[in-house]
Amino acid sequence: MLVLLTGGTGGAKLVQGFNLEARPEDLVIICNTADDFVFHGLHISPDLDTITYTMAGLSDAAKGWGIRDDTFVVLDWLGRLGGESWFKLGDRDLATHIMRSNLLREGLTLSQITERIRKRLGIESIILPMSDDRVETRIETPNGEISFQDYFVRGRWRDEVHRITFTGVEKCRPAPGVLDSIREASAVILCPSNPITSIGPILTVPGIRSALRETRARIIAVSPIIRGMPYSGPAHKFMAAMGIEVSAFGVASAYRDFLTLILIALEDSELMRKIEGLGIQTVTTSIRLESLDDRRRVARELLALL
Ligand code: FO1
Repeated sequence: MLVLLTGGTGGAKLVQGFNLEARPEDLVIICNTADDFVFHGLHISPDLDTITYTMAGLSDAAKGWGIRDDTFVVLDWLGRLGGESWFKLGDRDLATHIMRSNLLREGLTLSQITERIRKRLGIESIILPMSDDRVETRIETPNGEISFQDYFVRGRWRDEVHRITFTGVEKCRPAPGVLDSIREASAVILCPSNPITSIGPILTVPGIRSALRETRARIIAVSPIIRGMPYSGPAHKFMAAMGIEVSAFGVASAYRDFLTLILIALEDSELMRKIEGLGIQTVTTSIRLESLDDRRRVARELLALL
């Protein structure tokens, strides 16, 4: 069994490669849920949905989120009526949020709902939220503390980042199946997601980090940083705010207590010795995941390393 830890659109690119290269019944995908928020009264789980749509072959490759060829009629009308429309919920995507919100009100857990949706969409791999309990990433900026989506989507990650906190994380429990799948995995892959706001919350859920330290699985990360910059998104701002070097070495250091191996960019080969000094094996390859071919190739390379 192969466990993938992911969040955001960077991680979803590698998940797409594994979806096409690995046996679906071998994959368990654990998703960040600290980006979840409420919009127009609906519970939105962007990272779970990005993975669900990716695994179902429905994802929008250009945007990296949402459903391919979706329309935005409802959102446009909400805007016309004076409602908020900065978070682009497509018409088809809205069905997911309406369904999820209703089932949560009926008392189902996020993992039960995720399971129901993935089965309806014909996905054979398991998709698990990191927790069924509410955890919320909060970003402290010079203008005050805001939610992750306010910072990322509404503010287009322009603000300076002073501090990042995960409200509710101390009291949350890992969702059913999360710890067991890490313990029983033959390998765990940390996708090239933002190490602070995508993988970070997953690692902060009580029990997950120690399960990673204790598992016999090989644990491999793919660096989201190439030559000191993330290949998408604001990971550099978050890493700097946390005092972590913005490099593949910084990523490896953040995972050093459990990581077996890290895949870094060919352009970063001069970091190999420094990373290996942490006791982490290092392999260089082309890790830009722009095309579907790249995503499949990197997944194949990882499967070969295992
Ligand atoms: N990201 C954006 O940059 N702009 C959006 O309007 C937006 C809408 C959206 C709707 C549904 C969904 O599942 C994801 C959406 N995302 C959007 C992506 C998402 O906010 C981020 O990729 C993650 O939260 C980052 O981890």
